[in-house]
Amino acid sequence: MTTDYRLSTKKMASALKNLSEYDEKNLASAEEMNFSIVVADWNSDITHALYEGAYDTLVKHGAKPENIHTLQVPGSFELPMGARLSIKRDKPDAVICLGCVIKGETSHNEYINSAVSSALMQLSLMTNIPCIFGLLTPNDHQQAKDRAGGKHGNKGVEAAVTAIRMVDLDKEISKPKVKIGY
Ligand code: DLZ
Repeated sequence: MTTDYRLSTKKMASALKNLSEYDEKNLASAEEMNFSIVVADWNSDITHALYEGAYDTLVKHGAKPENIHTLQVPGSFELPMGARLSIKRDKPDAVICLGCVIKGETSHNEYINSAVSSALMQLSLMTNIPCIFGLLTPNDHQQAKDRAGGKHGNKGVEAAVTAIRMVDLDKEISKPKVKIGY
């Protein structure tokens, strides 16, 4: 099936609404896809809710439970290394990385967030395996709850949808072009 995402008019994110709305009918089937979910244990009330959102979304779109591999890491700073280990072990088509770094009194959050985002980008480009940035970077615990199954949806759902779309995109552009005529 060729999925034409250009026709989708719904945006995945917008300031005042549920951030996790997406066009379910237009999303490719994940039946033949293989995923890893790497989840940080810091702020586990939040990250485990993100995990559930991601896992349930993959299954809802056809992923087989045996093709969803889970790896827990201590904190968000360990997400890139967890993703790398999981790529080596599980050979996924995409890795969903989930964490939550709540802003504190010092600037530790900035160091973790920027290290994780650039490491995940590098890992994606080096390996050709999309490593999805499912890291919440809230100012406080309430903002985190709002995005982990609260009024702004669940970032884990968004991360899973992004993973499915990226794997599908790779499949689509890797298909041999059909030649018409000579
Ligand atoms: C140390 C630390 C702090 C203060 N806060 C968080 C946080 O809000 N979210 C999170 O995921 N991890 C936190 N960590 C732990 C670091 O991510 C990391 O596990 C440690 O610095 C060890 O490398």
